[in-house]
Amino acid sequence: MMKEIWGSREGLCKGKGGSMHIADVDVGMLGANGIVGAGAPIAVGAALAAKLDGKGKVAITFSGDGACNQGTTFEAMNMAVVTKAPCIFVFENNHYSEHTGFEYAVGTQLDIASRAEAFGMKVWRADGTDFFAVHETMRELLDYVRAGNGPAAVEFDTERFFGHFEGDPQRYRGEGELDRIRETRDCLKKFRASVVSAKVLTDADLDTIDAEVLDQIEAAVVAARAAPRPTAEDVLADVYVAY
Ligand SMILES: Cc1ncc(C[n+]2csc(CCOP(=O)(O)OP(=O)(O)O)c2C)c(N)n1
Ligand SMILES: [Mg+2]
Repeated sequence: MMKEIWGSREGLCKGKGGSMHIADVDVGMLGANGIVGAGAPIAVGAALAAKLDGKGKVAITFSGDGACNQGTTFEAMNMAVVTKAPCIFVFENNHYSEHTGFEYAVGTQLDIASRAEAFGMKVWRADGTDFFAVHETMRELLDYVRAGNGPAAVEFDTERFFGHFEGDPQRYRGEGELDRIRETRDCLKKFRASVVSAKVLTDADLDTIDAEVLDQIEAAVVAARAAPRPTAEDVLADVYVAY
């Protein structure tokens, strides 16, 4: 599945340590980057290449409620519609861009999907904290775009629990907001409740998976701590492409 999809990412888990700088071209992940709003143009380029290739590939770009306001994102949406590029614009509305609430930054309409709609795209809206809603919605979008309908967009309403940076006191949040969303909008809690009640998995199954994942993280931390310190020569590693 991953090999069929090209994607770009505005940022993963930025609240915990910063991961705006990862890429893995082998799995079709063209790179998150430190420039908010740069993902959408990259994905449209990949989508146009995919269209020329004619192998049915689709590009997906993930932008936040902050990135959706960048001119680059608007231009990319326009370009995708004009060229009928097989591109999916995923807008992750987690209600905050650094310390700015989307109530301020997205304007009075408070709806990111309708902007994509205004460019002429079919749009979807779904609960980004519901695993099954996200899965089902993405399947519909992929079917739609793969059928040659041009680009499409989706706004997932979601949350972030952590601040923008390690130690961010999150004073910009409302009274009790964090406790409330941790209780009612935690995608992992919701997933657990839904699969356990449907008897697809047991609490014990999920606890085992959690323990395995924690072990993997622990092993990665131990390996990273034991790794040799970078040298002065490493400063230029992976900075320039060698042709
Ligand atoms: C062009 C540009 N402007 C500003 C920044 C600083 N910056 C880094 S993350 C961020 C907020 C992005 O918010 P959002 O798109 O909502 O993503 P989230 O952090 O919620 O995932 C900003 C302004 C940047 N990296 N690039
Ligand atoms: Mg955000």
